[in-house]
Amino acid sequence: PPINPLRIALAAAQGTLTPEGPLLTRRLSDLEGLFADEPARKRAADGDDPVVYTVAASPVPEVARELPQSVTTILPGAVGGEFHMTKGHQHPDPQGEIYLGLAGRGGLLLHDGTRTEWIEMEPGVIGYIPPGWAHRSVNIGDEPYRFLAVYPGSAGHDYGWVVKHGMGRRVFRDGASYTLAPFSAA
Ligand code: S6P
Ligand code: ZN
Repeated sequence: PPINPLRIALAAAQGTLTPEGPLLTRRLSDLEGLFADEPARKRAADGDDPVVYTVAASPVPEVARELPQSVTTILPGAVGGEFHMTKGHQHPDPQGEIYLGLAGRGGLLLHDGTRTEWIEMEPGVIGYIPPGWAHRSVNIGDEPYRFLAVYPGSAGHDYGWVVKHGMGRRVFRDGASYTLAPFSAA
């Protein structure tokens, strides 16, 4: 059965949801094989193993007909010049998803197996992810990049798709800005 109506407080400056669901933390040791410079990632993971991003979920469950939300915070940084990013995934049951920028500067990289799109994100910007487009988020700034995600509870998460097909581009630091490079295997 559906859950009851909920009032959820979103603290955009802290990245918290109250009441809260599970909190996920991804460190460099969780991101094997995703950055182009795998030796650099491994050195850092074997060292102080920095947090790359956290995902704070709302209490709304990931089940059919519900509409869960989460707040992702990607900390600033780069591995071999490649900006901190999420693992990236495809929704096995293709359904749309929306992101809303809350803090910092980032980008939404989308890939459907053939085409690649890049949406610059900042507070107040909605990034729309159509069904069938794998998506990865990137912090292109020097402060935390944060966004709200709202997605259908039955969409599911396929991380293997991105490992197999890549994301079309990689995002590297370029002076005070960034550059989109062709995708290369790790
Ligand atoms: C869920 C939505 C986000 C991501 C989060 C972490 O559909 O797209 O909440 O899960 O940004 O990224 P990833 O690729 O590690 O799940
Ligand atoms: Zn998603």
